[in-house]
Amino acid sequence: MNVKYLFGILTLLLLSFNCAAQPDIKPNSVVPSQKQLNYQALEMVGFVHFNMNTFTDKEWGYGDESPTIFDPKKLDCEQWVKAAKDAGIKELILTAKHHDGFCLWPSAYTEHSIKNSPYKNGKGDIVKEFTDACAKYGMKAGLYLSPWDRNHAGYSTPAYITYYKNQLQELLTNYGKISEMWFDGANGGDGFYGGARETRKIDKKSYYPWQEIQEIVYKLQPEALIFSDAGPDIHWIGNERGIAGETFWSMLDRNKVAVGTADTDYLNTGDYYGTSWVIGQCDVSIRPGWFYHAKEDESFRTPAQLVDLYYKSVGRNAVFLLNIPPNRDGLFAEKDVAAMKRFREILDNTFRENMALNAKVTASSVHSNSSKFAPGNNTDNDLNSYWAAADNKRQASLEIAIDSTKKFDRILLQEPVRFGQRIASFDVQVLRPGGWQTIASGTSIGYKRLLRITPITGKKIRINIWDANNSPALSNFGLYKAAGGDVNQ
Ligand code: FUL
Repeated sequence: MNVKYLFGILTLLLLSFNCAAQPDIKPNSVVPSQKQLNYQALEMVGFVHFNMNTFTDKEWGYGDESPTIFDPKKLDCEQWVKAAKDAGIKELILTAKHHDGFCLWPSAYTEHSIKNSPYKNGKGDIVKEFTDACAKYGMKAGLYLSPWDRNHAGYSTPAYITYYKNQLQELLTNYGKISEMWFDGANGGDGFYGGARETRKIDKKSYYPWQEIQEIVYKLQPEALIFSDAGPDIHWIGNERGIAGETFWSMLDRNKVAVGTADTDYLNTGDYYGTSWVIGQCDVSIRPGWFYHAKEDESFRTPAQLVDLYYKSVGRNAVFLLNIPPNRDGLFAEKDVAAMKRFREILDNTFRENMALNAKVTASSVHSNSSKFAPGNNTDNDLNSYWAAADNKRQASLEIAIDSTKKFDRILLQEPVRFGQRIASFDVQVLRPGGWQTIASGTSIGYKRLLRITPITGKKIRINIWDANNSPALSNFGLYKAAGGDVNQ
């Protein structure tokens, strides 16, 4: 063996040993769990609002609807899953029971279910068809089980809580892996309630034993994440328009939030001083309603609008939850499917070429001067590797050499959030013939921050980090040019 070659191998071995031996940066006191990290990386999840309302043309059923009207003639859960997959959706959440109480599975605890419908002569189980289709195509499956039930006679008494827990048990035991349970905050009001037809109010703070409900979920499905206004794993973003705050922290003070009563502005920005890591989730429907209504056939969101929502959710450190409601046949409408597909094509086209890939990067500070924290880790297309400034720094800057002939108008920044969300203020500058020009600025970055600017060129990029709650670190930087259909708004 050639001596030079041997020397090369030895140096490489030594370098990788050095990196492995070098401990990571000091994490913040609030960091995500491994399952939260995995969930955030899904970026995009989907909602399927399909139930009795699909057949009554309502958004909220009263609870007295007859099971005999529920009959999707061409139901095909695989069609949903395939269309969602093409749109880049990694998990689908089905409304197993909405506020009207009708169950898409043959629950042993009620007659108000699919077992008394004409669908498959009462032998059907749509939760099963749904979870099977998800399993077949590698789609994660989540379930929505409405805490409010306008059909159940015992609603507002302890009897209903027992019923609710029993149903949860059925759903989490009989359908394989469930990756998310979605607990809605909408609750209490008028309803059928077993024939009483009255208004029932509950104390949102004490009626549901959320702690026990969480324990049931984690016991039966340890890998599942729980969504509600208050987390614990994922929280509502505070509006149903799919938009996270420009500033968005993945931290919350959970003492300040409760299911059904949380301050929506607080949920929209998260809390820089929050003591728990709770991912923000931006829910929105592709149509005006959550359920399918033929009269809304022309009012679905355009691909460009969906792309805009991606920037305002995923691009602001949250997760995008897009609802696509199946029609009465039990199928996603063709137009919705086409819009979702086009949405994904536009995003893929925009983010295909990272102009900063392998670009040379220098930094004002490098933690322990180690290659493990090298500035170039930002442009190596590896989310695991990262640059970090020295422990005592709260400010730092990076300079990235770029190809001055290429126009760009999208900027990507990602923090290694496994060490916490650290950066609190930054701007981005470009070196133009006339000097440095500031092209973007912001507060939070988190898992992913996308900035849209008017197209520009330059010789260098400078990222100035002005404030952080710990030593600044970044794992990824990218520059892109928006493709057709991805328009600034
Ligand atoms: C709300 C519900 O009242 C809507 O019907 C829908 O399910 C939405 C996702 O959550 O609170």
